[in-house]
Amino acid sequence: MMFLEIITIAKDDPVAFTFFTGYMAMFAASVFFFLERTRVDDKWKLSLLVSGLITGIAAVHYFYMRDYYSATGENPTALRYIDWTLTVPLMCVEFYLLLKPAGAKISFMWKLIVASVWMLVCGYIGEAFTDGSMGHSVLWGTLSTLGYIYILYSAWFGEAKQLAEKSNSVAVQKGIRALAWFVFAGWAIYPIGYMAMPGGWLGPDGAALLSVRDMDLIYNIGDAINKIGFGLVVYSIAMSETSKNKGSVATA
Ligand SMILES: *C/C=C(C)/C=C/C=C(C)/C=C/C1=C(C)CCCC1(C)C
Repeated sequence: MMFLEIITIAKDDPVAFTFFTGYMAMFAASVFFFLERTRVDDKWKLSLLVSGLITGIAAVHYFYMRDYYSATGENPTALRYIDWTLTVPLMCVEFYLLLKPAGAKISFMWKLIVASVWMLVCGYIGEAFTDGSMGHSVLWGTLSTLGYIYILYSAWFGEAKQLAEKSNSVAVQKGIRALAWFVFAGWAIYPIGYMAMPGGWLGPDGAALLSVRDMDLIYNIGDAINKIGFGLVVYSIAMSETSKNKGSVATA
């Protein structure tokens, strides 16, 4: 027992399954993004590196989270938020890298990063320091949502959207639109999970609507969609722009 503790997955525990599958999927996605980097034009290489870093950072955290969950059956809140505080700002960097050719300034990137860190720090306080009361959960959830709304607004109507309109690349325009959908529909999974927690808004009289296990299931599925999917959008923009340029060289 001292040295070799075998991690077991109960056959009726889908959460444990998704922790393991999530780990492997994130890991495989990183290998894919890193290797595919060599096939895109130079100006896209940094974007693909960042995609690989996002899934790579997540893979390491899933490695620890699945053990934590297997050993305790509890929600790995701290690990989850450390992961997000690294990966969500990197997603903001992706927006910046894609929109840089259209004139995005470094301040654009920092505003998104600050909003994302605000969102996550408030969310962490709301989740980790819960006293089970609805007041605490709703207060910090609302503060967190301000950061979320800032990013959402930027992607759909604000700076990101306006920069995308200035871009002369159809692939970038479509890509930003796809990423905006991720921020809207994909990221919304998380506040819904948050509101279903003990003390959350959706619970009857502050009781939990969902168990910790269900919540982790929701977060795990959300992460796979958002991190791998987001990276694949960036990848497809880079690939279509690369082949377009190759085409124009060939016909020139
Ligand atoms: C890869 C991880 C991602 C994309 C995580 C995104 C997380 C959020 C969009 C979390 C948002 C939250 C709110 C908007 C309010 C309640 C607290 C949070 C942190 C769950």
